[in-house]
Amino acid sequence: MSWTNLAEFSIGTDPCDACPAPPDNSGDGLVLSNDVFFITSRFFLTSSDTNYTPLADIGNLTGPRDGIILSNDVFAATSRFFTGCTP
Ligand SMILES: [Ca+2]
Ligand SMILES: [Ca+2]
Repeated sequence: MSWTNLAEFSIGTDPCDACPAPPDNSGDGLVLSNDVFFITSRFFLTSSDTNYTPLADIGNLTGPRDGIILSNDVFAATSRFFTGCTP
């Protein structure tokens, strides 16, 4: 899978990287439960929290990040479960 370049600019990843980190934050090429946990473990964190990361705030990819980790951010990962990419 891959994000659109617009989405990658919003997330902050490299549009030239065929396998961007979110939602595959573990970097193994597949979206699995540990990648979802990466987001759920940050639930309700806001951009003012030190453990907040835009890599988990991926629910709204057509506009600016909303700055809080909520269910739509988790869904952005779970909806891509078992998807991968070819580097
Ligand atoms: Ca992964
Ligand atoms: Ca969010």
